[in-house]
Amino acid sequence: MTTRTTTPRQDGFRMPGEFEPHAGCWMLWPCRSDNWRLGGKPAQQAFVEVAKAIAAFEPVTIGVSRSQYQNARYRVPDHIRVVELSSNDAWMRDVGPTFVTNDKDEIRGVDWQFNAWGGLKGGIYFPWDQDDLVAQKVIEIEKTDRYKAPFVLEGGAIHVDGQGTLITTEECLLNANRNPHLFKAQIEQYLKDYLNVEMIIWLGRGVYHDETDGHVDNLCCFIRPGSVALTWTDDTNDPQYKISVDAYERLQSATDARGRRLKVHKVHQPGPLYMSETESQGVDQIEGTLPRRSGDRLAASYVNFYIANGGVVMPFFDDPQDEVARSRLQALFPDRTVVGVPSREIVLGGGNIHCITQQMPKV
Ligand code: KQY
Repeated sequence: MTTRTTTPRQDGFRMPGEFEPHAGCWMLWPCRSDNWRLGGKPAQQAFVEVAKAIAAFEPVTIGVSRSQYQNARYRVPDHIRVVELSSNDAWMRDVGPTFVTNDKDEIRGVDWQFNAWGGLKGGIYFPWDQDDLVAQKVIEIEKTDRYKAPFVLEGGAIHVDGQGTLITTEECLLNANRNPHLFKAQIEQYLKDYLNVEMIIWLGRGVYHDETDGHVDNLCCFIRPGSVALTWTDDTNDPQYKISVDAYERLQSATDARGRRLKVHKVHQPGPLYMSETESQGVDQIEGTLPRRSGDRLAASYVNFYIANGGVVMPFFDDPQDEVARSRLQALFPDRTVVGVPSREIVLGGGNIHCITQQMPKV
């Protein structure tokens, strides 16, 4: 594996949109008992269901820490590849590489700095040393060259249209717990250099009570160039309401890198949903790890879906809005099959299907 000293932009590489063809999908295996209840067993089952749903559309690989290898290999169907790969938790979107491609059918991986969503200033757990090595290991296994980005970024903090436009949130990328030494203009320049984008659309805050400091992948995403889905509520008393209205207004007034106005599609949120006493009691309480408290509002959103080759795998919450949201997404993705997978066990850990997956583009 060669680590390049140039940037993807200098070398003519760009991050494709998630809706472009994939070679496959990478995931990790959940097992830490201070994040997942009951030693991670219900979450493991949910991750297996997500992997099976995605594997119906494209190859899936799951990275598993040494002590869980046999358990994972037993629980995961044979057609899904399982490889030993240490991590501190299971959020491949955030700790994995962001792949970039060029027009000569070449692919390389960008390895961001990772600090567990805020390091010692509000991060979710300590240490995160194994998470920080995941991107490099995936790049090595996939036999691509690597760019080592000189700043903190999680994959869930960005979405791109593959045509020069990126959306993100101020709450996350301008947070002092990510890159306190960088001004907004410097962060924009790094995004342009490492993802080869021209236009950055800044939204304000992410989903209410999202522990990532407002990752955009739980709030809003590209369906295709020129078209985005935004999590929504009509309940003016819900704290999410103002956040979604603000995002809607910013998106409506934005133009993308090609000068288009965006079409904004609202997708009504589930719930609101909260962590139960039983669920909270199932999680080990460890000093230094974000506590999981009974009554905590869950950052549940249908926008946290994964776009696969010919399919979309979306979260279901056993909520009356599930089928409404699925029909809505099916109408927005007429050429793909939209599949719902029960994901309450994943949102209890602080994220959802998009957060636990990372696509590798096809070249
Ligand atoms: O939003 C994401 N991409 C990840 C969520 C991580 C939650 C950590 N507990």
